[in-house]
Amino acid sequence: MKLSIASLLTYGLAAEAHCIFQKVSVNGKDNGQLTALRAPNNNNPVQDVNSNNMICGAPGYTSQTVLSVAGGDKIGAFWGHVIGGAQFANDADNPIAKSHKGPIMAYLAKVDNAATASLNGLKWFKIWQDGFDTSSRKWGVDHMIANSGWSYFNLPNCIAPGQYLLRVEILALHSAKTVGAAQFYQSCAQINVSAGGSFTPSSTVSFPGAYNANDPGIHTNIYGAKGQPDMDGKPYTPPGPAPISC
Ligand SMILES: *[C@@H]1O[C@H](CO)[C@@H](O)[C@H](O)[C@H]1NC(C)=O
Ligand SMILES: [Cu+2]
Repeated sequence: MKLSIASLLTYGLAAEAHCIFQKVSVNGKDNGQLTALRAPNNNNPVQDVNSNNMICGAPGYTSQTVLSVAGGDKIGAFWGHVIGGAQFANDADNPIAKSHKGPIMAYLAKVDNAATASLNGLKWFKIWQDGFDTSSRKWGVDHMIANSGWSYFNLPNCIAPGQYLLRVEILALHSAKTVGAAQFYQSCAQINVSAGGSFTPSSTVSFPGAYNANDPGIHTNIYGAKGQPDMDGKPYTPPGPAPISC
């Protein structure tokens, strides 16, 4: 088969500087590639906030595994340029291109069976976010790059036992001064909280639905007067609800 220009361009897309959430660690134990994950099979961002791909990324991989966790556990979400991490040796765009500044957020939704649950109609609540630190002028993405692709957060102690989908999202804001040009990267982990508290959220959000293309955390110019992605030192609030506290 002869490769057309169009197919070359299609293959070329894989070289773009995007990323995929593709591994989970629990208290420092790495569970391996795509274990317990629903993840897209390419690294293209979602840009339409009304797309079903906002839930857990474009349909791709679905693991049969559900990870056992407990309230208070330290969770790691691992990001890579492509599945496996680097696309080639010395890949400067692994785990993600440095231009892709923005927050990283984690949400949970209660389900009956994390391995088989439909993604439609889930009620999500936010448990963690790493947005923008005005003093260091670093973004969640900067911290993830500094941690070699890992984002770390603790499951709240109060979470009620049972099965959940854990949605972890990067919102890359490098082009976000144009409406519809922000880039969303998310996958979902399938978890079973064996011990925790009795928290049930008093308010939840839907995906799609939680975000609007015009939200100030999504349609924003992150570049300051010197052209740096530093908000000119002004605060930035990620979209969606505030993380729960308990
Ligand atoms: C979830 O954890 C509970 C409590 O440890 C256990 O009884 C149950 O079998 C687990 N379910 C799955 C799917 O792992
Ligand atoms: Cu990108």
